[in-house]
This record gives sequence, structure tokens and C-alpha cells, in this order.
Amino acid sequence: MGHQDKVGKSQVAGADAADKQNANLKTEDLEQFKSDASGQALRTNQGVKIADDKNSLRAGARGPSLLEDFILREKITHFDHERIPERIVHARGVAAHGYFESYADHSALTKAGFLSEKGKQTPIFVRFSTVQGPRGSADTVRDVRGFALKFYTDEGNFDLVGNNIPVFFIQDAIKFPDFVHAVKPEPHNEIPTGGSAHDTFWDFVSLQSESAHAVIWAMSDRAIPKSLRTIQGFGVHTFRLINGEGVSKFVKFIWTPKQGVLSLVWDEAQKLAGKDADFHRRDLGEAIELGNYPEWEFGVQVIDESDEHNFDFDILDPTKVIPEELVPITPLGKLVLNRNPDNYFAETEQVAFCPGHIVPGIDFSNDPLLQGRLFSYTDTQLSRLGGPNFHEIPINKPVCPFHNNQRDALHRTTINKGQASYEPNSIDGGWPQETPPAAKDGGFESYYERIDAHKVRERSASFQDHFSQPRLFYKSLSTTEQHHIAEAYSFELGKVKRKFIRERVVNEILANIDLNLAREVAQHLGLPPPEKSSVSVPKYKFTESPALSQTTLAADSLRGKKVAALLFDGVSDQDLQDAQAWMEQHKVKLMLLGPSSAPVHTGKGKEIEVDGSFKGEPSILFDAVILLNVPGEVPTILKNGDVVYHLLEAYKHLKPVVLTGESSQLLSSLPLKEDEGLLQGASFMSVEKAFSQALLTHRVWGREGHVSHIPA
Ligand code: HDE
Repeated sequence: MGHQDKVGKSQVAGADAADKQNANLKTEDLEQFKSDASGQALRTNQGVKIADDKNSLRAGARGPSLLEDFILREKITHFDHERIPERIVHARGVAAHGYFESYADHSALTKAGFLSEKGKQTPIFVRFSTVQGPRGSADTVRDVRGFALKFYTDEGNFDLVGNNIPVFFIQDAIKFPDFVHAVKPEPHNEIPTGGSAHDTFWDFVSLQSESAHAVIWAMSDRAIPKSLRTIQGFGVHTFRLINGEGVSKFVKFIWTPKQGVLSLVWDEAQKLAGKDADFHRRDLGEAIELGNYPEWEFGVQVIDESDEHNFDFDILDPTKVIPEELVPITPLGKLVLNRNPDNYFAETEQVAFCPGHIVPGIDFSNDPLLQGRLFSYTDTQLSRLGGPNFHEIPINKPVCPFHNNQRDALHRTTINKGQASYEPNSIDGGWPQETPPAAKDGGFESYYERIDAHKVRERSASFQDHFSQPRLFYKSLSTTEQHHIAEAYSFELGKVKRKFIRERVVNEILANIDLNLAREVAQHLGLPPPEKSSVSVPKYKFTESPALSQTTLAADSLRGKKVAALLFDGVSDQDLQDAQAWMEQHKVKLMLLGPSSAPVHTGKGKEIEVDGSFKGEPSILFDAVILLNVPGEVPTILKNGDVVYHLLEAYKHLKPVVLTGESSQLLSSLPLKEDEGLLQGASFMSVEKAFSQALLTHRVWGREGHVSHIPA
């Protein structure tokens, strides 16, 4: 058989694809292949060039395969071990590179070097995640989002492993395995994937009132974010910042997106989970690719040591927020994400965060949840990444030089030189040696905290109030946000099979947060409305914290929004040109959709390539939808079910919808009503200002009560 016979069609196609891929590689990437003696030779892991990668070695063309085929065995053995254990929680994630830039010299607050200079930039790697679902689960499920930051500072790595809600479900680390077992898919049937709407979760959280606060956040719109670019980040625990004089202040870390804190509506989230399970990771990757780099303002709430006990709650309790109205946020700098990873596995999957990774100038508080986390993360990496050398994986490696006497173990890549692997030594010049602590550039020193106590297994009495803060949160929200919370509890509890669990949530949890909320949920579930709270909730000095509502956290511009233009043959050239120019000017991504993927022709006969079809790119993928003027074609439009569905669905999801020219005649045939988001006008430019406002506002909340009859 000649060589030519062995090369099938698919292999030629494969070669084309490889060429295309190579075309996308940067010159420096290609250099690595060129430096290979034969250009781009395929080799075994032992460096042997491979002559045939298509056929295994066998005894005769139709005979059995031979064990001696080391090329086949090496390839398949490697493949057999391609998977590593996924994270026990936060398995589904996506990440990006970027930088932190300090706004100023913050050395009065901390001696941490990355905060010591105005304009100083520190590389960061950020991983977003959902908590409950496995690696292959959908992005838009109702869940808390992990928001883990790794700062590669000159003084070592600082990991801030936070979430997009400011409180946690339990107060003590010892309850974490119970909590996770309860929320994860149930053990007998591994259902549900990616959600908390099931008996074991609600059983656990209804028996543990300390969960009430985090649960109400998880039932709020925060748990169905529009995009990972539109979530806030919270360190949750109280930490310490320590300056060069050794003065410590308690801090809470908070980072807020410039893109606004925005959410999906529930119907949209559920549909997206099926139609684009990768919605969030795609959105993040695309925005960065387009140069719409997401940004967060990174800050701290600072509490003097002397104020530690001056709150209605304990600042060590991770189920409590410190309202911004009591302690405002001091901005420290900005976080910018500007580069997508090159390889998902090597970077996003292998990154190993640990709250215990801190640098001089930062320290822990005695929050009992944080204390447990300090141990857990390194422990989990041992089985997930296969040994104690995971810090040598490039994504985990500090950028500053580091030396110590730790040696060997699985997957060691460092080749340590010298003879002395102990300290003190007099053989290798005494190195590596300790660095005494100092106001600047010194070795790490723990805060000189006085501890004088009995060993006890005891929860502080100051952790016992579990309802004042969920009440504060609920009371601080807009009517729309409150309504969504009632709907979310009703949906989730509607999936709970055991009636006594549903009743317990309503009577023993919700009734103590807010009686109206409890009654609304009871009504949805067909339960008797509770008459009174079952515990007496202490009175707080303040009853509302507007900063907790998403309505106070708007976007600063339209940058990075995504709009669909629905096109038909005969579309007005002027309208289309104006819309395209406007979107470009506002850094809004405009996608042109047509009845199919075939090009559309404008009124003047110009051929327009489309980005997809109405059906293939449903309205749930966009922030707004525009149907431009197509003179004389309203009957054609009305006959197209896909476009009608697109419009009705966008309207139902409270999005801005624009109808220009004759398209606005659709208003008389479809159940759409003009409002501050449903805009009609002679041309796109005639509604441009109102559209800009509607797009910035994100949703037309006033429409919400009037869309239940829409079939979409
Ligand atoms: Fe985690 N958590 N956690 N957690 N967590 C993990 O570490 C754990 C907690 C958070 O993108 C695990 O590498 C314990 C609070 C994020 O890689 C594990 C306790 C907060 C991520 C672990 C908590 C978080 C994790 C699983 C209670 C918000 C993903 C894999 C004491 C402030 C990081 C891993 C990433 C991951 C343990 C509670 C956030 C098992 C024991 C509170 C964002 O070590």
C-alpha cells in the first residue's frame, strides 16, 4: 500500500484545520515549532519522531495489535489519565488574566507592597465559578458565584477567594461538609444538577437558621447574574490590614463592577441553561477578545480595633454584612481583566486558590469559618492536583523569586542545586535564610494579637441573631427585587417533595424574616399563611441599607452590551448604517440576524452578511432587540414566527425593543405596548437617546406586571 493510500480525506481536512489554527498563532508561538529540527515534527513524549500516527502496529493488515507498539501505548495511556478530580465545590468555572492598579499609596493602612504606590500594577488571575454543579453543568443556574482573585505580588501570591454575595450559609467550618452534602445532587439519584431546588438543601437550611441570610441572597437576583462582568465580589470574612508601624485595622474586601450589577430574569436563565449552557463563559471571553475589558473598583470597609464591638452584630460572624451606610467603602484600586487564558486545563482548571495565601501587611481575623478554610484549600489540592508541588504549575507559581528547603515529592519540576536542604546550614553559604520582619520588604509576621481563653467548643453568643440581617436585606430592596425573592422561594420550595420541609421554611424561617414575604410564599405553595414570627428578632439601630439593592449599582456606560438587529430583505440602508455607527461609537456589539444564515439585501440592493438567524440566535442572548424599517414588508414580518417570537420574548424579558419606520405597525398586531423601553420612531436616530437610556437601565421593570399573557 502506497503512502498516498493511507492518507484519507478526513486527514486532509485535519491538515487544513491545523493550518488555520497555526494562522492564529502569534509569531513567538510558531518559533517554538520552527526551532524543532524538522519544523513541526510529531514526537513521542520521549522525543522520538513518529512516522505513522494513524495506524497501530499489528500482525498483518487485518491481524491483532502488538503489545510492543510503544507509540500506541504511550498515547492511549496518557489519554486514559487526562482527567483530574474536579473541585468538590466550584467545579464549573471560567477565568481571565488581568491586573490590579493601586489608586494611591495606601501605606497608612497596610505595608502590602502592591498597595504602596499610586499606579502600581500587579498581575492577577481571576476564576469565576458556580458552586453546586459539576464541571459540565450550565452557567446560568440559580447559584452563588465564586469570584476568586490571585494577585501575583512582588512579595508573593495573595489569594482573595471570594463570592458574589457578602455572606455565607454557615458560621463554623465544621458544618461545611454537611452544607455541601445537603446542596449537592442527592446521593441516591444524583439529581439535581446545578441547583438547590431539592429536599436535602431545604431540609438542612430550614433546620439551621444561621443559613437564613445567605439563602435569601441566593433567592435574590444576585444568584442569576446577567454576566460574570456584572457581579460584585466580596471577601465575606473580616480580615486585617497592618501597616509598617504594626497598627492593625479590621477590613472587609468588596469589589464592584463598572458594568453595573445586573441579573437575568428567571425565565431567561432557565432557557439559557438549555440553549447556551456556556453563556457566561462565552460572554466573558468575547468581551475580552473585543477589547471591552471588564473592570471592578476594589475597596475595603475599614474598622478600627477599638470599634470591634460597636455593632449590632459580631464582625467575626460571616453571616453578617457591615452596611455601607455605617462603614463606607474606601476605594483602593481597580481590577481589570484583559487577557483570556491560552489553555483552559493548564490555567483555569489547575489554578489552586487558598485563603491562607497572604502577604505581609494582610492577616486573618478569628472568623471560625475563615480559620477552617485556611486548612482546607491546600488539603484539597493534594488530591486534586496530585501532590504538594502544585505551586510549581505555571499558573500557581509566584512571580517573585522563592527558595526554601522543601524537596522532592510527586511531580517535582524544580531542579534544586546545592547540597544543603536544611536551615541553618554552613555549606551553601547559609542560604536560603530568613528575612526579619520590617516596615517594608520584611518577612511575614503574624499580627501580635493577645489570646487569653479557655479551649471550648462553643459558638459566641454574639453570633446568635440570625434574622435581623436577612430582614435588613429584604427591606432594603426595591419592590421588584422583593417580588423576585418571593417567586424564587416559591419555585424552589415547589420542587421540594416533603410538605413538612416546605412548612418549616415558611413558618420558622421566612416568618421571622418578614411576614408578608412568608405569606406570599405560603400562598404560592398552598399553605396556610403564618400569623406571627416564631422568634423575637432583636431591633437594629438601622432598618435599611440602600447599598444592598442592585438598583443602586448601575453601569457607567453601554460598553460591552450586545444588541440584535433583525433584518429582512429591503431593510432601510440609512437606518442600518446609523444603527451600526451608533453601536460602534458606544462600544455595543451589534449582531445582524436574518430569516436564515443567507445574506440579506438592503433596500438599495446591498448584500449584507448576517451573523446568524433569528432562530439560531434567540433574544435571550441579547440585551436588546431592534427591528429596522423595511418598507412594505410588515405582512412578511408578521408571517415569520421566528421573528415574532424574538420580539415577544425580548419584550417579555423586559428588554429594550426598538421598531423603526413601518416596523412600528407591528404594535397594532402583536401584544406589545409602548413604554420607556419599547420604542418606535421614524428612524433609529429618532429614538437613539431613549434607547441609550433604556439600554443603560437594562430592564423595563414597570412592564413586569403586564407581560404574563405573552406566550413567549
Ligand atoms: Fe470554599 N472551597 N470553602 N468558600 N471556595 C473551595 O477549594 C471550603 C467558602 C470559594 O476558583 C475548595 O480548590 C471550606 C466561603 C471559591 O478554584 C475547598 C469552607 C467562600 C472557591 C473549599 C468554604 C468560598 C472555593 C474546593 C468553609 C466565599 C473556588 C476546590 C470553612 C468567601 C476557587 C478548591 C477556585 C473552593 C473549602 C467556604 C469561596 C474544598 C472548608 C465562605 C470561590 O477547599
